[in-house]
Amino acid sequence: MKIIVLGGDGFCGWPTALHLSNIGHDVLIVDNLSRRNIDNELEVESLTPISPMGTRLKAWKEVSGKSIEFINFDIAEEYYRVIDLITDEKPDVIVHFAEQRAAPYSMKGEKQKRYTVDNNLRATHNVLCAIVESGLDIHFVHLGTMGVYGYGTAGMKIPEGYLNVHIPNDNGEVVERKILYPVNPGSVYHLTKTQDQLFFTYFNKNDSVRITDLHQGVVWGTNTAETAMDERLVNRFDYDGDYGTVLNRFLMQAAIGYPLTVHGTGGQTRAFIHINDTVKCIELAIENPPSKTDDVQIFNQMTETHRVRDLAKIVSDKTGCKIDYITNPRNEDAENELHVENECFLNLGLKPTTLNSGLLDEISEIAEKYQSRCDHSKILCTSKWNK
Ligand code: NAD
Ligand code: USQ
Repeated sequence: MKIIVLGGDGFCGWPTALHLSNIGHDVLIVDNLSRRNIDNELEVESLTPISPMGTRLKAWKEVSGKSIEFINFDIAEEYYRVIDLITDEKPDVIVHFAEQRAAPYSMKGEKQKRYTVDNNLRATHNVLCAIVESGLDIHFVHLGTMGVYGYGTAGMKIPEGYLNVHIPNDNGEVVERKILYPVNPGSVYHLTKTQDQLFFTYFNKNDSVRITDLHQGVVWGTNTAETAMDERLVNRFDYDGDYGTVLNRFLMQAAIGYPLTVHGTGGQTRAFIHINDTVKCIELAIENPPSKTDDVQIFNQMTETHRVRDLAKIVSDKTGCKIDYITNPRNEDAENELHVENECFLNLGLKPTTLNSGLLDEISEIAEKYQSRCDHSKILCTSKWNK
């Protein structure tokens, strides 16, 4: 298949592009390198030394014999390049990773809030609009988030996107409806993902665009089979207070002996998935597209749930690193339960990489190996949800 990967220089997009290329697809990456520019703005770098795109693609050609094309432009700003690209390339699938994805960054201030909304909503809408204008039957696969459901205690297993509701009407009859699970975003970033869902519902209803929305949990790990093939292919590893996600941060902190930064009581429960499984899920989603008459297909892309303080304890028990309970910079529930349906991917054949099997390798192969590149002054999260 011809596949365009939007955001293919990023943490999830790069290993996905390599994997799709490796299994025989014809892959083209679009990325405006905004994530690398945000690193410059924040004066921080990936813990792993990521190569420039030209070096990455040359290395991939050398080790695999396969070519990936790369085009640098902004899909939120340059609509006519999006439509020209789609019309020229006629892709079977577009995988969309190209959004500003850090909740703390989106809450740093008015500039970052407005950038996140402008970038994410315009990017998603531009691609949908261009697919319709092209007249082509393209499967659009979007990386969404578990955070659209919110992180209160639901009191039920969170379904895959939709809720069947039964409401008594004035005539004493019970009306049945299938509705999107009520959204409850916890940051401006998560808010943009809830808005994306409405774009999908509308373009699917009005234009029969075939869409898969993947509600992904927090991703951990670094390398996949393909990125591990050559040092120049190494994936990025964010550890800083804005872009570092909780488990990778704890692994890096353990490697350098920095007390694990648990926010509040650490009673927050979140969903997790290893980067290897992210890549596999995209492959499965591409192989199992919805039909023209289907609603937006929503899969929960996660394999385990954990409380933050339990994660800290697991890492601490394995490494001896101390745990620090610090004032939570975020406005979020101190404690929540989280139970999630994830049968769709399991039924399609996903074999989850569990925390137990991968944690120590991640510490020794990545966090310890590159620890000298860590700038300790960038570890604490300084972005606060409220002034
Ligand atoms: P990332 O920031 O590493 O990658 C995103 C890429 O998109 C970057 O390379 C960036 O330069 C590019 N980009 C952003 N805006 C663009 C634009 N307007 N035009 C062209 N390119 C643009 O993020 P990631 O961790 O790879 O996340 C990818 C997607 O997966 C995001 O949509 C995110 O919401 C979702 N997701 C990520 C995680 C996670 O833990 N990393 C979890 C759940 C969902
Ligand atoms: N946390 C800590 N200590 C830290 C960092 C985080 O206790 O040092 C806590 C946070 O307060 C939060 C939880 O860990 O309660 C998760 O934070 P995170 O930064 O790992 O994840 P989050 O901000 O939710 O965002 C990440 C990705 C985002 C994706 C989301 C999936 O950056 O793109 O959408 O995970 S989910 O969380 O399921 O919505």
